[in-house]
Amino acid sequence: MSTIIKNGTVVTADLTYPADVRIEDGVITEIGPDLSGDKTLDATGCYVMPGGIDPHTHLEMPFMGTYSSDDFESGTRAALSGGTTMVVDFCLPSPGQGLMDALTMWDNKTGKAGCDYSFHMAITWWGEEVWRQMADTVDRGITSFKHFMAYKGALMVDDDEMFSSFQRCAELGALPLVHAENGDVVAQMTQKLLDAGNSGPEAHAYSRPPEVEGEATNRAIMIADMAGVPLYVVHVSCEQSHEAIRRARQKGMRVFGEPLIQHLTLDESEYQNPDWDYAARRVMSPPFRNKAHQDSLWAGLASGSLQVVATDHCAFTTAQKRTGIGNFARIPNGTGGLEDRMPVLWTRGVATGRLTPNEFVAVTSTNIAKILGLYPKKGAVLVGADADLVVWDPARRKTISAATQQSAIDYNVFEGISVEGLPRFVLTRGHVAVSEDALDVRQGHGRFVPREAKNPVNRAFSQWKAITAPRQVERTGIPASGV
Ligand code: DUC
Ligand code: ZN
Ligand code: ZN
Ligand code: ZN
Repeated sequence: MSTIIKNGTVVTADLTYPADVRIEDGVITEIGPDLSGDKTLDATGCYVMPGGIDPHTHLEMPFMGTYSSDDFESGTRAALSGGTTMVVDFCLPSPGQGLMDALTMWDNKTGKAGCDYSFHMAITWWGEEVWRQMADTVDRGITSFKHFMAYKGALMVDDDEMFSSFQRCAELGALPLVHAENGDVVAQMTQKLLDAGNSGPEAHAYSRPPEVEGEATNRAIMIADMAGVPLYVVHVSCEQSHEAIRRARQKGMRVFGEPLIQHLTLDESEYQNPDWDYAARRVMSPPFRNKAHQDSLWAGLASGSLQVVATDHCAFTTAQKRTGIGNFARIPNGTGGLEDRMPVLWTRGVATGRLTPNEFVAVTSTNIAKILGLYPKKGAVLVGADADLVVWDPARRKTISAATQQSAIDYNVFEGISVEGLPRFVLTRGHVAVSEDALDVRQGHGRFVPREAKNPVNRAFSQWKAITAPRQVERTGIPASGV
């Protein structure tokens, strides 16, 4: 049984060419002219691209006294309907909990997944057990570790813990990730705002200005280089953080930056809306910024200093948000976006000429597949790659609305935005899950995708220095780990 995607234009991160694509047993088996098979999907007028990969989701996650409302069923359905065919979710051990125990809990949520998935493991505390279980985590195919520099008293790790964990990542050939905000400064500013009577959602943004993100990004970059490991900075929202990443990359450090579709398109004026619900629904960390920061993020995507567009999809209902009435620090942090990332990025990026279609593929799929060691199984239109594909119709239009979305929450932060560019078909390992407005998402179809450590990308600048200038490395007292 073979399926042919016919009469489309294949668009990858570096090539654009007319070709048909043959799919058998969930895999691409032939790319070329005039193919025929048992079943045909008409891609006339469309681009045939690798399905999107969203490397930053929080599905059914316990957080701030509640659980995020999209689970692996509604979350992956939302993802597929918007052209995303793989998600990477965060496994979050509670402080003191073993990493393997937490992983069992997360594994138990994924039986409902409609598309493939992987995990990042969060390091939320430090001890010998964590050090040991980081190796077990890597053996299970989870090769990236997330560190929260904010959420003091809950998820936050201090510099001592972060440096220890980064060195362990270097030994294991794993990639550390950071949520870069200075949690001590945020905690103090939050208290000052509350003491002064600023309890509304707009104060959330005042409590975490761009400087707290810039400081933490710089600190994490320096600590990563001292540990001899590359770094991936999640949800880069501002010029201060982007500038730190640019500077590090210019020096040869492997530092990657991930802006979110929300920060690219929604700005801080959203928090000034007099409707408490409206503003609180947009409370996330980092908060939305002004237009100058947005321009910086777009420039980073075009120039390559920022590589990936994600969502940080962490959806809470209005009722959940209302637990923060009277105290903005209790508003569950998070917004949705899984379903809207690709159409909104196409509309605001490609349709406006800011990004080429090839750059769109790079930042929504191929770059992160390479960074995480998923390429070319994922993120590619190549013979042998998984048939995770989106047939993208640049002429399809809709107006985003909570009334028609797949996400389980009761609003959408992109409400009212008209998108031009939507999937005609979405395939997950060959299964046609989306056919225009018709969905055939199968719970349990999604599989865990294990990854290999020692990804060559995970070689840091300081490790390279250790080979070429050992005396310099000796002077800083850093062992040449992992080389
Ligand atoms: N930021 C959010 O807004 N939600 C989940 C976690 C995070 O860092
Ligand atoms: Zn975060
Ligand atoms: Zn997150
Ligand atoms: Zn099917």
